[in-house]
Amino acid sequence: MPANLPPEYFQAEKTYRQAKTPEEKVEALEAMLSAIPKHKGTDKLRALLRSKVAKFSEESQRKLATGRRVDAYYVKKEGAGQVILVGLPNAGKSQLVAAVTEASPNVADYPYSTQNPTPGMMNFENIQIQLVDIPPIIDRGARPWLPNLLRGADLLLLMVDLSQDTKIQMETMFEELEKLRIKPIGRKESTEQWVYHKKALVVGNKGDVEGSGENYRRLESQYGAEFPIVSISAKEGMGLEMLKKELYRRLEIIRVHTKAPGRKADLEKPVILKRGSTVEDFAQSIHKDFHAKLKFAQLWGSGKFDGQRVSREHILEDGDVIELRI
Ligand SMILES: Nc1nc2c(ncn2[C@@H]2O[C@H](COP(=O)(O)OP(=O)(O)OP(=O)(O)O)[C@@H](O)[C@H]2O)c(=O)[nH]1
Ligand SMILES: [Mg+2]
Repeated sequence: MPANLPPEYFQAEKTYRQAKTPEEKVEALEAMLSAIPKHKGTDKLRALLRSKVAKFSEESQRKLATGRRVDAYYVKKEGAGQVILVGLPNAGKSQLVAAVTEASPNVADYPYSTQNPTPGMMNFENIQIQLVDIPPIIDRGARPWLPNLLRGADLLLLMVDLSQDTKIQMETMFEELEKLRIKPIGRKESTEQWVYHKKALVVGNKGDVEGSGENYRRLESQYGAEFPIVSISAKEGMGLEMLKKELYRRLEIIRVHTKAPGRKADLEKPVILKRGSTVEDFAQSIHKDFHAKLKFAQLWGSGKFDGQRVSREHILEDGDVIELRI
């Protein structure tokens, strides 16, 4: 135990020991972390606490996911991936969710119009991707549920308003995310605070407004090396197809189709897997029996020829058709 820890640390540690739920534990651990002075002598302790934060956050995520705890703000994942829209007030987050999903969140010309998370499903080719509209990322103090929601996301859509200074918006988002120990993957700047690494896509909205082109170019030159950036107008419907493609790409998933022996492939309801998944992962996702009994598989798509026999370790690609043989 390093010396010279301030009284706040011990106070928080006491709270930690008394905490019952994983959420309370995370909160106390974060208070401990921010009370520790940063120097070499405290490196180990900080690393230990960060790993505990990660552990208890996961635990609370799992609890929510299995539905043992009812939380009005928990957004159940649906479809091929969950994308959460992060941005400052009035960026157009609600407008985008209204434009590309069946949901109708409140769109308004005054800031802080969104109070609660609103999910909607976006169609992309033969799959659906979940978009979640949330309140502005600043002022998150009033929203204790936001950290958990963001930490569980598959992808963060960082939205900036192209009619305003984009750098201020980007830096503010990074600061707020950093407070939650979330690092958007691609971000070069590094601090010790990161615990959660999240895929991210930057979206410049209001591309229809005069002067937005200039702001978009500036955004590209400042952040283009770190993130993919897409320009859209949620209001006018510009760039939305490109955005959908980019969201799909960034989710890093593949669609694999099942085929029963002697039948045609089911091209309508693909199985969604992480990029890099194998035949074995595919079998497992379908049924645990398949996985255990699998003798071999035949592949149409990324094989050398159609119907090629492939091993359990074969890595699948988007659009592959697989017939499992037991
Ligand atoms: N010109 C233009 N206006 C837009 C566009 N997208 C949104 N707006 C306008 O910007 C304002 C804010 O839109 P919202 O979708 O409510 O913004 P928000 O990011 O959800 O705002 P908060 O909920 O406060 O965080 C509204 O007046 C929209 O009509 C766009 O692409 N072009
Ligand atoms: Mg809104």
